[in-house]
Amino acid sequence: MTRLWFETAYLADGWARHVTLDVTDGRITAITPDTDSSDIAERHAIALPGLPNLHSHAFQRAFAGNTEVRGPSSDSFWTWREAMYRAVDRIDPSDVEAIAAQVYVEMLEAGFTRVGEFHYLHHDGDGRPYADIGELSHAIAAAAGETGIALTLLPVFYAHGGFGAQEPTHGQRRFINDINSFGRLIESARQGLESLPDAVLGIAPHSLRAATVEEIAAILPLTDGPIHIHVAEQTKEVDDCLSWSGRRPVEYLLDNAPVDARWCLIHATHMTATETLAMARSGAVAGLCPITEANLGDGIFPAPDFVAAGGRYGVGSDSNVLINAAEELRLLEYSQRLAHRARNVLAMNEGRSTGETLFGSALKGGAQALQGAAGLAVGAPADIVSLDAGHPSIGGRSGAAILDGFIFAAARPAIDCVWRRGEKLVEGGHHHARESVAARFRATLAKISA
Ligand code: NGQ
Ligand code: ZN
Repeated sequence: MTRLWFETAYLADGWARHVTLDVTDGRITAITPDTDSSDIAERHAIALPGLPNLHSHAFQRAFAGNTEVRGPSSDSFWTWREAMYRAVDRIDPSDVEAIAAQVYVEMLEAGFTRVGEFHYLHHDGDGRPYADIGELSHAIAAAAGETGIALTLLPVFYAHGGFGAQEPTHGQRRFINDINSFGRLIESARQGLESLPDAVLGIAPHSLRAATVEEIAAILPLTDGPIHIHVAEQTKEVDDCLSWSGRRPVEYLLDNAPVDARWCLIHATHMTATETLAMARSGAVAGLCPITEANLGDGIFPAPDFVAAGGRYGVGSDSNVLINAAEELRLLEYSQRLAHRARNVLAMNEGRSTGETLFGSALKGGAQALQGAAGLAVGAPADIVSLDAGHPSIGGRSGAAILDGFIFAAARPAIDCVWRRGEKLVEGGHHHARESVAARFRATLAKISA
């Protein structure tokens, strides 16, 4: 058994002081507030639960910051997507593992302890399946195992290039499966996760552009894990869906698929008031990715109406252009402030802290969307983040004000240690494998850009 002591801790049922946490086989087995620390070696100031990161495309970290130069015509999500397709051309399985390991080290250092990997790079550079069709899923699992992050793997079903089962383009050749090959992929992915602690297998029809509702119905029985899908991220997607079906993407999805609490709708940026209400009532989580949505020029999620209707949300780092949990939450709130010319929008009720509301909501929504327990509670994995009490925006605060300082006022990183299953992976803000993982990542970038 390992024993940790914290001056203050944000537990599943609220803030407590002088907390002893007992950890056995990676799980929290006892939580005792108001304890004496004198015979406990591991003493820290502030404990938060690790946050789930509900949406990542790890490979996109390989070109983070490389699509910020203006092109010949006006740049958009769609020109970015072409650049992304070119960037995947030369990535092989060992590169996927090296890039994902870098991403997962950065996530752990940022306070994310579980990742939902929306994994759609499946085949070789010619679009042919590897000898084991799940080879690249195994590379993702290996990177999670090496770095210690908990993984909810979401193998992506991707069959078409646009609404109405359009032919996929050349740039999409590494993503494509039919229902049969996807069944084999899921089986291989399942085997690849067997030895990974706390791993969860879900499924992800990429979008209504890439999967028909008939195909979605056919693949759903392949797992009982979470179901994720991109929807209504760009206005062009809404326009194309309208001209193809007469309905908007979220409307179409809710009418034609069994969307419930097992689902996570990624982005769902462009919704009418009716769609927003219907999505909130479905119980599905909104997978919001504020940094990427800003980077790609997507638009602003109708968060106040959605949350007022009981909607749940979590956050994801999506394109991994920048990996920072606090900044995802900050930008989620700031985009609302800019849109509504108001303050403390997502706190929703008088007297509530915005930071604590954002953090608590993303914790719950992320746990639901990834089917991985989160929060400091008996029985949950000991996935814990400690903050640096010497940080000028953290020290001297208590309770919710700690989260307001962490999210809104801390420029330099405020995270000290991160434990996964009770094992200390990050200390003094550094993951124990940071240097070796970064060296391999740099070598990979040099190779694929040569
Ligand atoms: C993706 N990414 O699958 O990586 C998408 C772009 C698409 C984001 N939407 C591709 N952020 O949606 O077709
Ligand atoms: Zn995405």
